[in-house]
Amino acid sequence: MLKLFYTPNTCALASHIILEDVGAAYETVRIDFRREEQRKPEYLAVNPKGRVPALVTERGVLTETPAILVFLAQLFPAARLAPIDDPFAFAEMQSFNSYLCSTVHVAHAHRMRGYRWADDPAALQAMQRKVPQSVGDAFALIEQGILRGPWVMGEAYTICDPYLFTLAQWLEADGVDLARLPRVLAHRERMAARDAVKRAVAMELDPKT
Ligand SMILES: N[C@@H](CCC(=O)N[C@@H](CS)C(=O)NCC(=O)O)C(=O)O
Repeated sequence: MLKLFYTPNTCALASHIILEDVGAAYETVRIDFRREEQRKPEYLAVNPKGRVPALVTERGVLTETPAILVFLAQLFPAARLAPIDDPFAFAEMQSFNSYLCSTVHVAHAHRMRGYRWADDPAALQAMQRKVPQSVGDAFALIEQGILRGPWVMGEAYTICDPYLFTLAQWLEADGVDLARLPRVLAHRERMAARDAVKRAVAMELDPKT
């Protein structure tokens, strides 16, 4: 059975939502950041990167959200969450998820995880100050062009949508000016109304899961 290692309020939510979307049989393991469980040997044996998500499959462990999302879309083709047979549309979808992973998420990480890139307290503060602008500019690009509506790729709901929804959870804490992003906020609301999203969010809020 698939097993998702996750922490609430992290990028792991995107994978969690897709597991619900496809109706997979899966179990979850919660990693507690307050207890630094992501750096404990037990978890490093699962994911040496010390990050969530990690998805244990019968063929091994997958990490990196875009890879997990695409794996699930291909494992459950009946859910039609990716244009598997259309090379260009598939690449467009991957382009969006790569942007979220390598640019948007990394810009966000400069607020809480600046120590990955610098030790100097002044440098850390400078990184934090930049976050409202760097994250805001990345989302503005999504707002003004990439997000087609009603879903990221247009009429078809795909694995891009839970991923965008997940990163959009952090906008307020990142200090982004929400007035710049009406379409992103409408997408966030549209996502929040979906049953699969409600189930994944409720599970993550429930400390017993
Ligand atoms: N590129 C990875 C990023 C994973 C990542 O950075 N996850 C964060 C949570 S959003 C994490 O585990 N942080 C723990 C830490 O840095 O100690 C992905 O997209 O899955």
